[in-house]
Amino acid sequence: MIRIVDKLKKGLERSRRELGEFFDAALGRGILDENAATELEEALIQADTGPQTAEELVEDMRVWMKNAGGGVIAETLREALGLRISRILRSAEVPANSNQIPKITLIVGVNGTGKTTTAAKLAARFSADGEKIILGAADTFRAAAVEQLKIWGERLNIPVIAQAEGADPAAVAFDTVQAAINRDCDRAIIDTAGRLHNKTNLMAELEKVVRVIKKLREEVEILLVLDAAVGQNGLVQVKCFAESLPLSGLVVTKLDGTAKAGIIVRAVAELKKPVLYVGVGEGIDDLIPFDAEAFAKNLIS
Ligand SMILES: Nc1nc2c(ncn2[C@@H]2O[C@H](COP(=O)(O)OP(=O)(O)OP(=O)(O)O)[C@@H](O)[C@H]2O)c(=O)[nH]1
Ligand SMILES: [Mg+2]
Repeated sequence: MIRIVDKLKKGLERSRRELGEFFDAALGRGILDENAATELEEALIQADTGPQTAEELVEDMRVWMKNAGGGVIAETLREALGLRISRILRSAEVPANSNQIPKITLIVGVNGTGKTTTAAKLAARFSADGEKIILGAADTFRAAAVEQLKIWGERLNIPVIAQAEGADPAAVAFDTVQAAINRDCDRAIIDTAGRLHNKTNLMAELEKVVRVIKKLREEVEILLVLDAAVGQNGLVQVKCFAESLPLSGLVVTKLDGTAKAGIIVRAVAELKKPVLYVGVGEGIDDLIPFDAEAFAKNLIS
């Protein structure tokens, strides 16, 4: 089995290349100066951290250079940058652990980001920890969506609550929570249909799902699944989710592909929500609890 750190490393390959090349070139020069600051800014933007975060980080670098009398050693910069990035990643508050039983997790996001897969990965993970889990197929848009979750449920030996195609997703969510209560489950994980941010009726539908769940259980963990490969456009799409729903945190998927992992830094900085998990593959084990330090270290080393 591949170790978690190696999986993360592999996922971050492309972003690391941009910043890694910068540091490798800079290390050869020894002392970094103003030109290097401009190059670093470019490398950070290339890695998808976004112009604003790149500028902030480079401003810091300029201050360090000034304090150091004009130049700074690349290794020192690498370390300082790692600390700054992990500080940004930790800046969004992680919700307190809830005592509510069953815990309710609602998975939301735009089309094709990896919601259903993430629901299954989470179910597998908590089930392996000894929790009794139930899945809810509240993506009622397509029969295939219900089928996809049911297949995961069968593989994992986890029950899936579903209704017919076209059913009210809020009703499925309600049934799922009710079943979780009746069957003494520790957790219910509810999948929803992908939707675009500009469809107000679909955003209202999600708000209704949350309202209906709250009739049975007050606390709902809402996870927004973000596809890292979509990069900055993906971020624009999810801003509305953050405005309409009390999001608990983000799951950033497909970091194993050609994604530029700097998007995570940008997502946290802009959405002000913590990343809770990252997806690094299509397999059931390819979901890693997010560790800001490990991520920041990997991104720039
Ligand atoms: N490489 C990779 N593929 C992933 C990851 N997560 C999900 N996928 C793949 O992405 C595709 C879409 O995943 P789904 O889970 O069906 O996405 P979804 O958000 O439920 O899609 P809709 O319900 O259609 O909106 C599938 O082929 C998954 O196997 C990941 O972390 N890495
Ligand atoms: Mg789905």
